[in-house]
Amino acid sequence: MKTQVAIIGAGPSGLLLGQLLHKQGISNIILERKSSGYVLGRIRAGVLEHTTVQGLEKAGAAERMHREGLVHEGVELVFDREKYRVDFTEAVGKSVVVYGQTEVTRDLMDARAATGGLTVYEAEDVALHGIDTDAPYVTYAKDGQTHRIDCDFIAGCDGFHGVSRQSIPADVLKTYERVYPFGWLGLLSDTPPVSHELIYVKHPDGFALCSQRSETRSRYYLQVPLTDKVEDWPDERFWAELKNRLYPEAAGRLVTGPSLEKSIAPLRSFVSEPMRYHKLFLAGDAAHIVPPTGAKGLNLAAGDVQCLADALADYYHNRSTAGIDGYSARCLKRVWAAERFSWYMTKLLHTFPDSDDFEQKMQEAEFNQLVLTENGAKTLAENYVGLPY
Ligand code: FAS
Ligand code: PHB
Repeated sequence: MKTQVAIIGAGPSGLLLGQLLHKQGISNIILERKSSGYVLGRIRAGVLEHTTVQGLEKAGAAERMHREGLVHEGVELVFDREKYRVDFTEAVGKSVVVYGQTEVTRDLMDARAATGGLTVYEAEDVALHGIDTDAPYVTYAKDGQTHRIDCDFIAGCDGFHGVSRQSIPADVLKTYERVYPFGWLGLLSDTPPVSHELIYVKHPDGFALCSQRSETRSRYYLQVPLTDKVEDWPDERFWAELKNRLYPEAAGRLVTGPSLEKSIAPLRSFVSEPMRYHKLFLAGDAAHIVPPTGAKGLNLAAGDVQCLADALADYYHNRSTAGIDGYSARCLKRVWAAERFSWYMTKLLHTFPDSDDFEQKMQEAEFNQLVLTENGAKTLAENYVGLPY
């Protein structure tokens, strides 16, 4: 087989890139190691920045999101029971859309199916070849046979544990990492959300987040030690601890119910540079990871692939290499800004097991700086609704 761009991974990065390239008349094939059902079964992000909304519009996959997504014009922060609302619209004139990553993925899958774009699911042993030559190609195994796809470029959209980043020589890559000493226990339930907006809570017993997927489906998170397992957290324990960390009015409003999904995600900050090596481009979690406290992971991925699609269109339509040559530097500028914001929100709102009295006072002072100064709230709002890519 031959295509212009071989895309590894059919998560949001790969699917959005496939659609944007299709819209530009650039042929592409996506290779995904899992089944489509498995990909849809992963419960992840929930907040879309305006640049992500624009990306879905360009991809022709925004219709249901506009119909069912919830526009949020602010968010509530609670710091040791002191409440404060950050008004995005008042501060920066923008908002966010609450719409689950699962639904984004489903809409992108449907849009790709409508274009007849080829996605090979359950493609095993994907390997990248000749990425530093003018004739790169990808091989994979399926139905007991090895297949080859010759291409001009390869887009590594295969997430943190994918094969693409590992295909770049170790002496070329520079990586940066911070692993946090706790995880997020997430619960999905068909219960009405506790509030019409998200609530981020810093409590002496740990962080909590009240989010949602619709007016009848809620998503909640609790900071838990890395040693905890999902089986340590029966639903009753989860609800009791969430009530403990919420302020009384919210705890009183909380509607509990059976969990549809429960999982623990580790938190890390990670960046690998550069995001391009000859004919291979990395996008999304394949290149960077943020702690979900800033709701940036999915949105960074959407920014990367919009930048990559523009660069490849410039190459194919104008024979210019300016876009692809500038891809890595352009993405990393926004990636590091989002890494900073996500690290800042994580340090501000979590209880660190080894923090001393002084560090706790610094957290308190940081929160007061944020909520008691006009610039503080504006800076949070600017970062939360999304920086331009
Ligand atoms: P993804 O990891 O989503 O997709 C990569 C795809 O590549 C997968 O389908 C994988 O199966 C496939 N793949 C991997 N190796 C392959 C190979 N060798 N061959 C072929 N295919 C291969 N972000 C937020 O903003 N908010 C959140 O609350 C949030 N929660 C998260 C919870 C968890 C447990 C995780 C892991 C991430 C979370 N994220 C969150 C971040 C998440 O939303 C990512 O940013 C987003 O999925 C990035 O999309 P992709 O770059 O497409 O990577
Ligand atoms: C979610 O709804 O899953 C979500 C929302 C905001 C975050 C993280 C996760 O910061």
